[in-house]
Amino acid sequence: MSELDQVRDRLDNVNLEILQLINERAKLVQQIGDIKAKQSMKRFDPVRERDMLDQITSSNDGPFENATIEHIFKEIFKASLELQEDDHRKALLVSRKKKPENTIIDINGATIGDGNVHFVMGPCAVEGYEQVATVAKAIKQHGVKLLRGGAFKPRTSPYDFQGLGVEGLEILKKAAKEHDLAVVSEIVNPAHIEEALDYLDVIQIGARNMQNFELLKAAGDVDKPVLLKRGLSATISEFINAAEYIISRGNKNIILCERGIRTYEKATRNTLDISAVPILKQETHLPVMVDVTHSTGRRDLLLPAAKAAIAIGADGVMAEVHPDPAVALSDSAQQMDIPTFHRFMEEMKDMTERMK
Ligand SMILES: [Mn+2]
Repeated sequence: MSELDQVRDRLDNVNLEILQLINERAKLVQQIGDIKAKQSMKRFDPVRERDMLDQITSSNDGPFENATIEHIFKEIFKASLELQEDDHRKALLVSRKKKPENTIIDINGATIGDGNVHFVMGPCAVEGYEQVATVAKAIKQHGVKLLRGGAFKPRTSPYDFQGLGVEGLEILKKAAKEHDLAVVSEIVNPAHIEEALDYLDVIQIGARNMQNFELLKAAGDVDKPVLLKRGLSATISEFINAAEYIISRGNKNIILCERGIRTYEKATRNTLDISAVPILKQETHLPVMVDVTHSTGRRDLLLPAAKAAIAIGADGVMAEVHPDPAVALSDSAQQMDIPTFHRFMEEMKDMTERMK
């Protein structure tokens, strides 16, 4: 054997020894994690990490510099910590690892998550009874079972129309009852949830409140389905954790709704993150819907975006419909008028028929 081969042979052995040792180390870290979990101690201990690094570098005889050694060991520490985080994710109640089968939510006979396409339609904001009743009648004609409408509107500017409040909920309930529809409406204040239960079939938590943890907890405490929208700058992981807040309090009936995220692109109001749909379907057992109105902000994109949502596996589509969008108090650029809505539904029906 040549000298080079001999040295390479020793190097191969050292590699295997390092491999064995870092895995042995990982097992010890897991053991420590288990002990800490029993004593409800935090897993990450920066003081302990600093002590370990100091001990290691003080024994360092080179040829590696201390900085290099610190860098290598920090990577090993981080990997061990991430190993424990993977265990943690396995335990999320919304995860498919925890519950492999789809969650199906029955709302007024619409079984969301059952593999069929469902629609949530209605005006952006409740402006009056006539307006809501006109939309309710139109959506009923297409077999849509869920009527949306904003009574409490969290607007970007405090000077924009803030909604009719409880009066808006009363109007929604009346119009929904007349057409046998279920009501989906946003609640922005944890203190309003109890009162809203009399009017709503689904509590909507809007994008701007996705990380309003007190609101999430309050929605988790009641027995009413929740439609949770993704925050405008929320990662998928943050979105999933927001849903976990709700389920951790006992409420298992959660619908996730992708509604576009903020990017540098200006051609649309937000950027519809269409790949979020299959990711959420893989990672969680919850139904996933797509709000085509707020993600695109463009009437001409509602239909193609809705088709894309269904093609990629969404359980439903949410869109805004207004009898006269030009005079709407909010989102006038992207709501559909009634004839446009009829065409939209015809096209969607064609698509879902062809998919069968
Ligand atoms: Mn709107």
